Amino acid sequence: MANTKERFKEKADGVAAEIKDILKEHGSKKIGEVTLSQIYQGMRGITGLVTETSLLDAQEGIRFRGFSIPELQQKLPKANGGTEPLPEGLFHLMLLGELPTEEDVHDITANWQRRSHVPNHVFAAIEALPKDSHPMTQFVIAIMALQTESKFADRYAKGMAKKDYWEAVFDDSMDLIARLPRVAAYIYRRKYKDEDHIHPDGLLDWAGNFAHMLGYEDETFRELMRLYMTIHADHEGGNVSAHTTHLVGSALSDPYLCLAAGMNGLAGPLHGLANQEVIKWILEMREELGVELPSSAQIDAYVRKTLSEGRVVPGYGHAVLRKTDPRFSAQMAFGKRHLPDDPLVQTVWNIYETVPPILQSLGKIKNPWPNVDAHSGALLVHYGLVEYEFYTVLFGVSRALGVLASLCWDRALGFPLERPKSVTTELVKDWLKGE
Ligand code: NMX
Ligand code: MLT
Repeated sequence: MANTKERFKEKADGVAAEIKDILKEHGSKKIGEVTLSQIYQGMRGITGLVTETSLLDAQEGIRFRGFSIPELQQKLPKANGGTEPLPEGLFHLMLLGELPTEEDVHDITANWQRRSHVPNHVFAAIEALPKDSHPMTQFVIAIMALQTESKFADRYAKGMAKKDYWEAVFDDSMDLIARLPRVAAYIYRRKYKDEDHIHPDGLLDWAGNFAHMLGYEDETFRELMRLYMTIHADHEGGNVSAHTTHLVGSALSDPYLCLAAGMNGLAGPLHGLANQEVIKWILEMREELGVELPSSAQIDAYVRKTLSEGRVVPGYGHAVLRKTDPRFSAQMAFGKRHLPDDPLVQTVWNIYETVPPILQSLGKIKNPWPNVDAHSGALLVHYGLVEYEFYTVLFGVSRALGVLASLCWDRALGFPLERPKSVTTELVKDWLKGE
C-alpha cells in the first residue's frame, strides 16, 4: 500500500483540481457581508479562511472530517485493551480525509518513532533558561531550537521549486510531531521532577509513550492522554493557534517557525492557558473557603466575586460555540467512568451546574457554557499531574496535530500570502460621512 506521504499528495492533487474548477465557475459568488461591528470586534462570524481538517458548528461542536468526538471514540483504532482513540488515527483522518485502518495507525506510530530523535542542542537551549520560566516559554524556545532541523528552510535556501513545498512541509510536520512529546516531557521532568528524565519506550504508541516519559505508568492515565491528545488537536481554522500557524506559514516560514508562533498564541489566558487558569481558580476557591467540596451556594458567591473583580470565569464562554463543548462532555464521561468520587472532579461538575445561569443572567455573555478547558485540569490532578502551569504544553502537543496537518494542506493547495486589508477609524468616519 502507498505510504502516507504519497496518499496525501494524491488526495491534495484531487482537491486542488476541484478548487480550481469551483473558483473558475463560482469565484465571484458572495458568501457573506461584513459589518462595521465585526471589524472592531475580533472579526466574529466573518468567514475568511479555508481549513480542511475540521469544522465547528456553534450548536453541535467540533467535527473532524465530518466525525463527532463520540463517533471518533467508536471508529478510530485503539491501543491493545484500550477504549480511547489513538491520536495517530485522528492525524491520519485529518490529513487524508478518511478513517484509518489498524495498519495505517501502526504505520504512523512507527513513522513518528523513527523521526523522534531530538538533537542535544535543543535540550541545551531549554537548560539555558531559568527553571522557573513558564513551561510554555520553554516549549516555544525548544521548538525554535529544533528549527535547525527544518528541511523546508534548507531546501528553500537551495532553490526549492514551488511544486515541492508541500513535501518539505510534510516532512517537517511529521518530524515535529514525532519530537514534541520528548521535548515536552523533558521540560516537565526538568522543572518538576529534579531533572530525572525518562527514556522513550519504543513499544508504546505516541500518546502512551508521552505519558511514560512524563512519568505516569498507570494504564488509565495513558488512556486519558490518548483522549486528551485527540480532543484538543483541532478546532477549525479561526482559533488563535490555528490561525496564527496558518498565517505565518503563508509567508513560507517553515513549520517550526509557524508552530512556535501558534504556540505563543495558545499561551494566552483567553485561549489555551485557560486550562491552567481554571484549576488555579478552583484551588484558590477551595483554599479561600477552607473546604474540599464547595457547596452550590459557595460556588455561586465565588463566581459573583470573580465577576465583580472584573475578571472572567475561566473555562466558560466561547467565540463560536453556543452550547456545552463536546470536548467538555467527553472528559466528563471519562470522569464518570474512571473517577466519579474524586472531589475536585465533582467540583468541576458542581461548577457546571452553577455557573451557566449566573453568566446567562448578566445578559452580555453569548455563551454561558463550559469549554474544553473547564474540565481537563481536574482529571490530570487526579493522576498526580498537579503542576498546572504545564497544562498548556499538553494542549500544545495535541494542537500540533491539527495545525500541522492543515499546514500540509495549505502548501499542497498552493495557498498564497495572507494579507487582509485594514482601515483606520478616520477612514471609517469618512465612509460614514459619505453615507
Ligand atoms: N466570564 C466573564 N465574562 C465573560 C466570559 C466569562 N467566562 N465570557 C465572556 N465574557 C464577557 C466578555 O469578556 C465580554 O465582556 P465585555 O463586553 O465587557 O468586553 C462579553 O462577555 C461578551 O463576550 P462574548 O462575545 O460572549 O465572548 P468573546 O467571543 O468575546 O470571547 C472568550 C470568548 C472565550 C474569550 C470568553 O468567553 C472568555 O474570556 N472566556 C474565559 C476564558 C476561557 O475560558 N478561554 C478558553 C477558550 C477555549 N480555548 O481553549 O481557547
Ligand atoms: C480552541 O480549541 O481552539 C478553542 O476552543 C478556541 C476557539 O475555537 O476559538
